[in-house]
Amino acid sequence: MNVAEIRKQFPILERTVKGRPLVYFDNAATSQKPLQVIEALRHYYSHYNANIHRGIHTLAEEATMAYEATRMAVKDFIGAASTEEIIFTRGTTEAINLVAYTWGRQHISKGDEILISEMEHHSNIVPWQLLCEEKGASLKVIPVEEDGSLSISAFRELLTERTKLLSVVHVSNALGTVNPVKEMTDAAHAVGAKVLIDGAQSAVHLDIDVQDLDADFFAFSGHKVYGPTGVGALYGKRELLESMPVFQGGGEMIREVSFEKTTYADLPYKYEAGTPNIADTIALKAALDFISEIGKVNIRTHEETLLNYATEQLKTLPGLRIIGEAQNKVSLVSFVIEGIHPQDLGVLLDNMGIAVRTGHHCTQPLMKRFGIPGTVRASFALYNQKEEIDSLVAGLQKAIKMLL
Ligand code: C6P
Repeated sequence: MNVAEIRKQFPILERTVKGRPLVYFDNAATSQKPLQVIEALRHYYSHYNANIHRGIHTLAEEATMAYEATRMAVKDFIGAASTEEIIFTRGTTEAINLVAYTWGRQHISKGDEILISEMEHHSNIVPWQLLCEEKGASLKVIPVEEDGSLSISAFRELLTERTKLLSVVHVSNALGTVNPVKEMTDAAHAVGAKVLIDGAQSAVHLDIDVQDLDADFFAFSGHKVYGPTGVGALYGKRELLESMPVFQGGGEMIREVSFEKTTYADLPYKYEAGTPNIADTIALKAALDFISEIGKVNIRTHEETLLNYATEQLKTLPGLRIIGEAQNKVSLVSFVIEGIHPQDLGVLLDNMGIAVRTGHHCTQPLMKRFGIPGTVRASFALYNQKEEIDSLVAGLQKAIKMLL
């Protein structure tokens, strides 16, 4: 993989911040976009902007075809059996809420349990909390070990015939931990529970095969896979999606409407009310094509090199503690430096042109578990280079001298 060539496809990487070359290490929040994604957006708006699934004119047909081509690309990207199992959403958050409001309202009742983990993003906590409050169900939480891995023994104890749903993150956004979701799915199915996998952080790094994982639901966001913001997808097994009640009501999701009774469209349109985010959905295909042209194996190999190098280099800094050192990790490092608030480090690094994320990363219960207010998180993508990690380490050395 030629990183120098790849970098040329990301125009934003040429800019400077505070007079210094940009070092972008906030990829877990959102990745930068390659030219082919930017070009797909420009091309759509300059050549065939039209509403989809309604018009018979040429522009509407072209837009509909491009939109549906993305559905096919998403199906292939995550190994789904059919495009009918791919629902476009605004992103992971909306995908999880969709399941909570439809499947959840239909299947969860008083006394039932929903099992999540201590490392969940707020998007995979709050929708279930709301559902539990409404239904009188309870939320159970799988604890996280000191190294940032999930306690699998606790998971097995918490899993009972009362468990109706396991909703678990594939890759932690705050720790980088890769969870053994296939094994967990098998165990959950054995007690009759359904499984939702939050793939917001895994889709860009790991090969995803929802059929092999046997996931009932899988959610991810376009903007973390080099695609645009405002679009993502929910995968659901066909028989589940068919039997679930509708989500939002409106145009597109109906078969026939009368004041007496409305019937609904077939999958996947049943869950896609209103005019969708056409442009960004179309451009998402360009992002998925970009990933498959380079190859996830190549991306992963490069990112692993960066992760190992960063871990090794950061550990040389005095007072630095890495939060999350599970054996199976993706390319992000979360850390704290004794005596310095993560926010202060973030501001100083920004002054050096280095973009990291600081804070609780929308995982407040996890931060509480580690007894910290937050971390500094450097997350790496395929266009990052070792020299940028050197800049981060040098920047931190400077910050330590200034702040301690
Ligand atoms: N994490 C981060 O900086 P949305 O916002 O819907 O695209 O994704 C939500 C979400 C759900 N699950 C996980 C594991 C996530 O990491 C995220 C988004 C970003 O870590 C923004 S808080």
